[in-house]
Amino acid sequence: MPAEIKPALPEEDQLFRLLRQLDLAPEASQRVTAAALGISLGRLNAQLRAVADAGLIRISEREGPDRRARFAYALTTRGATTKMRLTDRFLARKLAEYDALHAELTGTASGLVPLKHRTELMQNNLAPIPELYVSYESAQKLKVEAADLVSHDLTPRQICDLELLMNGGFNPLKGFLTEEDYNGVVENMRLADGALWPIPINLDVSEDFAASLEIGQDIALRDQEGVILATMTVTDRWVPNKAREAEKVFGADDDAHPAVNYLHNTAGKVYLGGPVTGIQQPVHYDFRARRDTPNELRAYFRKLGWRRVVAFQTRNPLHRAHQELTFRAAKEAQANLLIHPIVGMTKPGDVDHFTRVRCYEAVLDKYPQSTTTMSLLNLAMRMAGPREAVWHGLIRKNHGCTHFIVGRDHAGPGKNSAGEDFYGAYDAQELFREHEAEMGIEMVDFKHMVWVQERAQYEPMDEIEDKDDVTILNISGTELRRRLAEGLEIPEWFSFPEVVQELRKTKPPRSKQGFTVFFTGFSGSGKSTIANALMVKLMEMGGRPVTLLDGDIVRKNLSSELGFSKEHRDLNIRRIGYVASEITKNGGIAICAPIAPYATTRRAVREDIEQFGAFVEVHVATTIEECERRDRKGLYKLAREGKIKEFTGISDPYDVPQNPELSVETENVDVDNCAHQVILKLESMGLIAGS
Ligand code: PPS
Repeated sequence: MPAEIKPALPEEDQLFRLLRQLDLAPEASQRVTAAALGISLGRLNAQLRAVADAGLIRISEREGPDRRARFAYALTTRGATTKMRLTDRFLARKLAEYDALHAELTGTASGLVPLKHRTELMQNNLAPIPELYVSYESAQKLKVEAADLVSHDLTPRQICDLELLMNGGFNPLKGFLTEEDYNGVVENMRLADGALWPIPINLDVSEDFAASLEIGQDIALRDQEGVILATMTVTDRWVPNKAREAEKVFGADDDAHPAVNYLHNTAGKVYLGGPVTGIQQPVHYDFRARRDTPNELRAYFRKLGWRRVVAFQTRNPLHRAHQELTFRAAKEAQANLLIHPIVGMTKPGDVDHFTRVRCYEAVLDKYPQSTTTMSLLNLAMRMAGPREAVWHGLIRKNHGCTHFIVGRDHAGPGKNSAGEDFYGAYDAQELFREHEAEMGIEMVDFKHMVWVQERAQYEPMDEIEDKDDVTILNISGTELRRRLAEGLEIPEWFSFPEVVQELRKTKPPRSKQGFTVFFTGFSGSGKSTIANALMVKLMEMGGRPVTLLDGDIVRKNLSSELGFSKEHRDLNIRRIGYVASEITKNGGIAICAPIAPYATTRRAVREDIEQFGAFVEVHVATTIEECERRDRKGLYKLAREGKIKEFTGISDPYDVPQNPELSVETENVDVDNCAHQVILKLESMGLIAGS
């Protein structure tokens, strides 16, 4: 690792010269090598040891009387890549010097780097990358033939994955992973052929669908409207060990991780693998001009002569600090800048991509003209921290970039169920650095930029020497969300007025947003009664429309055909969640009052709703004994007699909410008081303005 060899080789140039010399004359004696480099034998020896320890060269012994000629040196793959990278830097520096001289002498910059001076790394964004699409004519034919094949309807995540498989964004993958590739990726981030690939890309399906297929069969892959995007030959079918996948890929089998939650509760039980034949790209109607395939971006860079391009990955709006850091990254890497935001799937609760893209467009004007461009990436993120950073790097390399910015806690998923971070803040940078040479894309590490009030400028935190004498300001993501939610001021030093305006449009203060109050508890616990009282109180306050989705009412209207099996209860709750999310999205208040006995389903509903507004879970904590004692509808009696099957609390489970926003006791407390407790909670969350 470069860090290890620093003491012996303080200068990059020296390392470059040594590697080049060993590459040019691997058989030469140490004496000759030292002479060529103009250094003493002792110094050369120290350097050789350091470089060998860093895994950049291999030393082998050979026969001969001369002690100094007894060893031969060969660059390892890592050494060769490092040399290439340093050659690039060296050349770029020389060319910049030449440019400056040229400009001084002639008053004009020299422009392009002559072709013969481009090294492989500089050219890695020039050649087209293989895609999985067939020609237009073949696609037309294949589309007709594929209509007769068994179809799989792709999930939103699978559509994102398929798009990047087909357009070369996931090169070298040629389809969904086979079992052997999957095992290699999970265990040690490598495909069966040894290529580096950190994230499993699987076609997960139901057990029934998997069982209906034969190995070797072709299937059609359709988008959600039924359009055939590709065909796949199923070569592999297996039941994965998801707990193992969670541990190895995401670092913990903990449902608090969004991808682990997805793995266990959304993804199908069986994986299918096999090569994909691309017929057409998924259709996007939004921001079409801003979406580019890897080859389109490569062609664009070629056209503009951008040989060094640093990519900035983001799933958040850009503020001034980001602009400053991307600027610095571009300068440091002597590269043009690609702002490459994710518009596929990000972390639940993120600002929607429509708003973000409008924000990015506003910021783009603030960069010097023709240094920077923006393109949208339809990637489904996994929030896998270190592995995700490596994955992001490989994807950006495929998109023609030579450098990639990796920040603190890159693609972090937040806290685990014990309230701790899933990954160390710099784990992502470390893993990236470990594989950087092999990946062929260089990391530019993210500087933590802060505003220095006295100098009225952003500076990297670790470079401020007079920390005690200046005022350092910063606004965290959480603080920004709070200010937006409460309609508070967002200072000009923090963001651009255009960005703040966009964010305010989509995120009005909480007291004007829609939200959902979700009561859960046993039958007869008092959910409906409290929900009704709450509804009336909210209607009395006015301002937003209120809808009550009571358990019984929903079962009469929305879910009249459903019973009380686990599947039916889940379907019932997901329907309630869907309607509540629509109400919340459109600025209304939804009050739901089903039993909702299962924690995973309640969590899924929470995720659906939190994209649009607050989800306030209220556990009506009346004990089963008290509910049975009350037995308002006489159902408990029937349940005890076995006349009603699968009755919650009697013959069917109820997962007590672990972290509800509020838990209300109803024994010896009147309804008005219970409803008032909810009102106070809503006030404290800023959802209704205090009286
Ligand atoms: S669930 O589990 O959330 O889908 O249930 P929900 O839609 O809230 O429906 C619960 C009401 O249906 C009546 N009922 C039963 N409840 C639980 N278990 C069984 N087997 C059952 N069969 C009928 C009961 O009256 C519930 O009404 P509430 O309002 O909760 O008392």
